[in-house]
Amino acid sequence: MKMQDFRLDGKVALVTGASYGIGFAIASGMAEAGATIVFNDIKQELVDKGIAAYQEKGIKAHGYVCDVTNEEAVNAMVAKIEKEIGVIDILVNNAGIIKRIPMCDMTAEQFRQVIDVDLNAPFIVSKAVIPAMIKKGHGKIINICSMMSELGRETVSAYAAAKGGLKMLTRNICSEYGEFNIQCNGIGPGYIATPQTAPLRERQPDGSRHPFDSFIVAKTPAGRWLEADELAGPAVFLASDASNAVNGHILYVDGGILAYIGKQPK
Ligand code: NAP
Ligand code: GCO
Repeated sequence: MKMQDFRLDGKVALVTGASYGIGFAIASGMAEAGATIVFNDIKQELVDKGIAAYQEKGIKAHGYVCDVTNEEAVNAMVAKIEKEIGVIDILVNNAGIIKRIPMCDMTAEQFRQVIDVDLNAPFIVSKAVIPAMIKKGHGKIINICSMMSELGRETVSAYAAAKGGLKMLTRNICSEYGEFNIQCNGIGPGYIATPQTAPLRERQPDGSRHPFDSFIVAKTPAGRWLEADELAGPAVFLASDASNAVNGHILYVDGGILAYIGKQPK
């Protein structure tokens, strides 16, 4: 093992939904480790904003407009990337949505929308990149899972079902394509301060913390929300040759939430 194995020089990394938030932080870390960054988002406006944000960090990222739930559009994007940039060595299935609605109030259509983005799309994008990875003789797929790959809570039935499914899709890709030197692992972030969780951190009218905000701080041994940048190191590791023997694993980056029973009452 050499420290050089942690580098990503010469590798092409596609991070989905990475114009801001966790995807942006992971892609920025991968760029610093030497990878060429490709990302997508649904709207041109967000792709443009993303490219400008990467530029500000000195990163020349390549952005594409693509809805990851649309198989035809994904196949076209991957073909374009392979032609314009090169074969994708690293895929991060990051794009995701959440709907916080009590299960009995949720329509089947709303449930399907979450499953479509958070579970069907990683299937669609992985399927699009695996053939070229097999030809090239290696590949890394990282699925962004969740605490909800392990735990449930009120209002997030669709999200938990999708992220639990994504954990098993990760293990299945590992099982099915490990023999082609493809490693598929997941990262399970804890509670990260991004726009997705902003409603859970909003200050109350009297200036006090949102009750969910206090709840998460109490549930996390680290005693705080985590920053998106804290996911970059684990992602670089899982994208690099340093993790070639790690396959089908979910790396929880949660400040200790899953290890913790909670603070004992005083
Ligand atoms: P975010 O701030 O909401 O960003 C998600 C990104 O995905 C956005 O750029 C969004 O674009 C994009 N996206 C959504 N649907 C898409 C589609 N159909 N096609 C292409 N792009 C799409 O979320 P985040 O907090 O950074 O989360 C990133 C990932 O981490 C998600 O999978 C999320 O479930 C997971 N995660 C988040 C946390 C957390 O605490 N924040 C914890 C664990 C796991 P638009 O802006 O256009 O919608
Ligand atoms: C919620 C949150 C979570 C986080 C994350 C936890 O409403 O509970 O949005 O689901 O985003 O996925 O790991």
